[in-house]
Amino acid sequence: VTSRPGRSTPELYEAAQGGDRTAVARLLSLIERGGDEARHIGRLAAPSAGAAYTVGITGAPGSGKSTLTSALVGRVRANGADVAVLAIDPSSPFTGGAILGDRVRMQDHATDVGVFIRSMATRGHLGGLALATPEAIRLLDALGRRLILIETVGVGQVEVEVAGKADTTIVVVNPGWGDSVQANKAGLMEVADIFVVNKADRAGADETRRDLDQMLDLAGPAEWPTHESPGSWRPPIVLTVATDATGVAELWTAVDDHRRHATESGLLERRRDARMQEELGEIVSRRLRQHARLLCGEERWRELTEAVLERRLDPWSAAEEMIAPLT
Ligand SMILES: Nc1nc2c(ncn2[C@@H]2O[C@H](COP(=O)(O)OP(=O)(O)O)[C@@H](O)[C@H]2O)c(=O)[nH]1
Ligand SMILES: [Mg+2]
Repeated sequence: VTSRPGRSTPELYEAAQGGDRTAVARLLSLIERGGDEARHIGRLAAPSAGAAYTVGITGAPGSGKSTLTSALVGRVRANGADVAVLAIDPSSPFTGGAILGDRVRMQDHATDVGVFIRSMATRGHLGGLALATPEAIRLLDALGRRLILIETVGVGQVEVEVAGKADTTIVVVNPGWGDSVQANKAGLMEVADIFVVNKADRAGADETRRDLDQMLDLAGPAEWPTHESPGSWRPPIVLTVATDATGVAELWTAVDDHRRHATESGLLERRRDARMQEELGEIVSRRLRQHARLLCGEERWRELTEAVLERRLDPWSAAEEMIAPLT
């Protein structure tokens, strides 16, 4: 397939609707970059979006997320359904190799037209990640993908926030002393709808399961991610060996169960509403800031920022002047 870089956004979108995978990849690159083009794509996609179900897979680097995602893709394809995979990689120079690794692991599915796989690098702009991820999901959703798996690294506040925004979130830990404690510290406990102890072929898997179980007990229903409907969903703990797909059928059953629970209890709708509200708020404040900066003038904006940094001016007064032209 040859790419035609000259195509306009609407042309790309139309081609993508017709199944042109190069066009989809191109649109996702534009979303990654942000700005006017990304907004344009968002406007094109929004009316047709809303039917996709999203499953997040998160955990520490090396915990086996990509291997597990690949195994889940195999499971879903065995049932005959299409699936898209977004691997969100906050690509620092140190994780650059991870994308290559993911490609290798996903190679089983490389020639399957029922599978669309894309790595999204954010080049250190974590703020961009928060906006680009829902936009990328919306695009795939609008293009007819009914199931989207999202692999995100579960370290750092922004990543965990992004990770917790799927309809069902799977948190992956490994056997070993302290791994569940680490997950807890990272804030992953609060976003887990399902826990996976992957690499269960290694020693200590049962201990880790017990650790997690105890932590869930200690936290109690009020702190489970579905606390809006207390007691009705306790995150299950599934042991897997992703490299040979052991436990993956059981994991998929847990996803199905959670999906049913979320749909029937109204949790799914509440989560989606909350996400949409948050995204809208984020878009509005970004747009307002851009607009204010434009009206205030780049030079004055920088002067005011500097004055705050040097403590010659308090941030409230600076902000007041920055947004004055808007009001
Ligand atoms: N022994 C064992 N190794 C695994 C298992 N799952 C993944 N791995 C290996 O762990 C390494 C990291 O896996 P990867 O999927 O790239 O982790 P990610 O960084 O979380 O996406 C790879 O070498 C995998 O082959 C498992 O269940 N058992
Ligand atoms: Mg990975």
